Amino acid sequence: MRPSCQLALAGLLVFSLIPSQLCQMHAVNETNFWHIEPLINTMLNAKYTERFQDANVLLTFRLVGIKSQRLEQQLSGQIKEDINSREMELTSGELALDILALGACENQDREFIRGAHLVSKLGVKFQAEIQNMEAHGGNPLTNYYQLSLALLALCLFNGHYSITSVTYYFTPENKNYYFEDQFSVDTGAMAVLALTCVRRDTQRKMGASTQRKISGYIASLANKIQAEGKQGLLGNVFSTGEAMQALFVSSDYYKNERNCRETLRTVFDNISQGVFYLPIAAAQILPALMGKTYLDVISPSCGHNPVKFNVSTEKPDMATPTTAPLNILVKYSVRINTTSHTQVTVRKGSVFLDVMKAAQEKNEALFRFTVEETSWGPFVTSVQGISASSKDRTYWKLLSNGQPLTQGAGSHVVQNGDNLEVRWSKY
Ligand code: CBY
Repeated sequence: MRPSCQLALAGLLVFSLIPSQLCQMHAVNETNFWHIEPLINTMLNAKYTERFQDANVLLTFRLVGIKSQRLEQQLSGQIKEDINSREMELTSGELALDILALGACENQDREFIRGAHLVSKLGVKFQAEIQNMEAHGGNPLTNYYQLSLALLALCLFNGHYSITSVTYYFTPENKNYYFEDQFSVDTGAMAVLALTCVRRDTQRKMGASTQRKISGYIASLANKIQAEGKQGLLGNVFSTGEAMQALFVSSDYYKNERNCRETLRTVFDNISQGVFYLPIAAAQILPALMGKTYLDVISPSCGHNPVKFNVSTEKPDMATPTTAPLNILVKYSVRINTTSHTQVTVRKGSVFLDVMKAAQEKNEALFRFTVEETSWGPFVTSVQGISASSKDRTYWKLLSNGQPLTQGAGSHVVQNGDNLEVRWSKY
């Protein structure tokens, strides 16, 4: 072989080895570590009195190899306690996240998973989701994000799932990937991760045609995720982390260095603006920035990290915002079939929820509402006594100036003159 040919071949070899890792390699290193420090501090300094923030944060800490014995012990203890006290009420996705977090990177919590038979219990919950779809027009008990989390955990931890059900229910055309005709990037991303695990599952003897089918689903979902790409984000800023993970394992998107750099720049920008101030938001974006995916929880390199973390345990100097005692005026309406309007005055810097409270005080009959705490903050469960129902796929959608919010009622800051609305909707 001529030397030039050898050179070309060597080049080709290097090229074919590296690209799939490209974005993962360009992700965070010692020099740009400061970009992600706020995320780590957010997670380290949160209070964790609410049980549901625990699992996502513990999973991320272990996966990316941040060592904080104090927090690990606290979170793992809280999760186990929660499982012991309300195992029956846990949804499929909650239990799946608990298993992923407890089982991430070989550690002694795996003994708890075995002892409490968590994986087979998750199998039962997954089956119940499928039975509900069979009985109720294709609607699961929860949603496809959770079903995908459940499938992912079952697949990674050798649980039982029916491959026939998977090929039947996870087709990219399934309506559960959509909320009112809008493809849910978060949901698609989690499904890609789960299906990729299923495709790689060597313990399972799968016919070539099934294998082909699943590969087709993965490719199609990855395309849908890419189609939602805009200005460096995939979907919105909160779905981008998990979407990156999905594309790392399923597509060439991040083999293109420009795509990689664009996403990182946009995400770093948002971090510096404090957009990921909720622990769960920080937990969901960080693994991808460190080049990790949830599929790595069982890999021997899980938790290994070339970057030396210099994790400070001190609380960061939070600049307390000087609350100027300025008032703003906003419009607020509740739309069912007809619309009820009002105008309220709230403090500058108020969030959507404050507006709802002010309206409720003005007119209890029209504007009363209830909320339920979730890891993403308060979720509006009812307005005027009309309750959202996952069974009927109904919910109260939040909008500002006609556009759906990308944050919950407790996070979205309103501006003077905004036209805010809660709208009875179907997804
Ligand atoms: N987690 C889940 O089950 C949630 C899955 C999720 C896809 C989630 C987004 C993604 C994630 N990464 O966690 C999801 N939302 C779902 C499934 C839903 C539906 C819940 C149905 C059900 N019964 O399970 C539903 C009703 C369609 C829904 N989300 C509604 C809303 C709106 C809430 C309004 C209200 N009534 O309070 C809202 C505010 C959209 C709107 N304009 O009305 C909304 N969701 C938002 C903005 C979000 C994002 C939160 C971002 C933030 N910073 O607050 C989200 C990350 C998330 C949570 N929803 Co939903 C999506 C995004 O913007 N990228 C598993 C469990 C174990 O934890």
